[in-house]
Amino acid sequence: MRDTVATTPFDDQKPGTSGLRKKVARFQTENYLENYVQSVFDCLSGYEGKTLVVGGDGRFHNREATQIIIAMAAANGFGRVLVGQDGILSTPAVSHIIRKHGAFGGIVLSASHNPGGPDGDFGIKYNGENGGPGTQAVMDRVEARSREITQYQIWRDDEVDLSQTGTSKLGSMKVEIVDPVTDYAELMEELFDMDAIAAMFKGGFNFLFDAMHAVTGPYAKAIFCDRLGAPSSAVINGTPKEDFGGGHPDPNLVHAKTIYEAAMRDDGPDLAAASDGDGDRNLIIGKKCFVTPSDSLAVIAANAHLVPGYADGLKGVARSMPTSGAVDRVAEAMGLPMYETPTGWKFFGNLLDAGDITLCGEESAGTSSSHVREKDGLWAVLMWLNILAARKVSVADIMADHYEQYGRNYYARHDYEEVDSQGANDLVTALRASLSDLPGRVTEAGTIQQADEFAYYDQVDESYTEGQGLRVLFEGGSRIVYRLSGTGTVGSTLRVYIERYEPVGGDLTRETGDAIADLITTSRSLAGIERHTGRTEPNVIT
Ligand code: VG1
Ligand code: CO
Repeated sequence: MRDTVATTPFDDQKPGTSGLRKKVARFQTENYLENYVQSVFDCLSGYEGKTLVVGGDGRFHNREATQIIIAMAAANGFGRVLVGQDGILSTPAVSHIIRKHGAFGGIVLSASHNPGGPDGDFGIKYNGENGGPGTQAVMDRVEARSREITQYQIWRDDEVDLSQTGTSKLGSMKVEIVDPVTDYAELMEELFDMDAIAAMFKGGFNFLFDAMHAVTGPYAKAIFCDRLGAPSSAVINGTPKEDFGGGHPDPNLVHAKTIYEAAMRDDGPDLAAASDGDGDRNLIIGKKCFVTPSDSLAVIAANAHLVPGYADGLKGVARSMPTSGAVDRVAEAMGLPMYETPTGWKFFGNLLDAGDITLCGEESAGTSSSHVREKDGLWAVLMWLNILAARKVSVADIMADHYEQYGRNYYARHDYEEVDSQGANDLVTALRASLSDLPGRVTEAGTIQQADEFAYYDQVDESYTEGQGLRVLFEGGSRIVYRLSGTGTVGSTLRVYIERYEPVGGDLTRETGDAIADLITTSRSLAGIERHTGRTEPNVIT
């Protein structure tokens, strides 16, 4: 039976770079999730009778939230929901299922790499019919709507059994519970030379994947072990847990330390990889060779033609502004258009839809292509495996070759997490005010050439996005970028992105920390990080 429930608005439902993210307790507030979901539905038109895809990364509150969304979809007039079994679907799988089944859109329940459990974070994202994050225009409308909502519609009847695949009905809406892996695995089968990868595994290639107790466990077991023949020990932490086993499902050198340490051993894996909470990020580590996400994007661009799905070449590439310029060098050498976008996947979506690019990525370990409209962790790992199977050399050899051909972008991101928001905002305000005084200033890291604030004009939808990061460029091509995170849930997170380009012929084998030491010092003094935040060191370096 359809029920209309009176409600009052919340004032904190502003979607950030990647949907709405809050503490679980906030999402458990009466009507909190319902208000947001109804706000989304209220801002869409023409979905009556159409399909909505629903799934999440399995974190605490996933099941309850899935039931609520199904019941609200039924009451609001959707024709069908496609739901992952047990409420599980990775972000790239949702994107693919929307596209493959011609759905109206989808809802992903995840706070990505943020910790889970009753005291952790929860999140919700809306994706449109192209399979990508809701456009800025839609998300702005949703936020406005969330401030004036007075009622929502929900179906009050039996709950749906999420544990069995199959079809049932809720009111007049069809409910289809689908295996979360099948469609996605078929897509990977189309893109990659699975036989070559399987042969490489059979020949003794040692592969290790850390699913971090998050959503990729079932996908990784099905693809790497069942299809490609890797031993079951190749996938660790492969069972999704509501609290991710107490860890942060963030595939970086801090939180995926186990595989990093394994890869640094003589008898360690030839390729170690990990993905995040919702399966859209990737970490790539070769034997004794960590690959920065920015370098990974560049290597994938340079070698994509070796992979069947990209044998015809790339239309163009894109990177987010803070991502290093490594891929720019490849694009230049290959004569490919290169686009620089603000942080977040929705900007890539427009370029992909317009057919301007085939490949895109971010320094935050997100890489993907035109096969979906989200970043895709397992896809990136398969790209590397396919490239390694085709080139038959080690990751370290691939990197050394790459640097010799294109030069090297030494790169690191320093995160100052959970700092006082007032201090972080003051830092940005002060730095912004000083931008015009910076050119010509001599620092420990050299002379500043240019300083500005990044803004982006999207040629596809003609939108203009401002305030996307403060950039300080040095003579010689080094760069420091400052940005406040849009995905944290406690205080503010200041991200400082540091980069030095070493051209071909220069010293390409330095330790990153040494190569950028002067820039690190300058990054702190230039912005007065200690003065504004009380911090002398970042707490995460990636
Ligand atoms: C971070 C990353 C950004 C990424 C976003 C969503 O955003 O820096 O590159 O697109 O997370 O990733 P921010 O605003 O905190 O820097 V995920 O894996 O949450 O979907
Ligand atoms: Co993610």
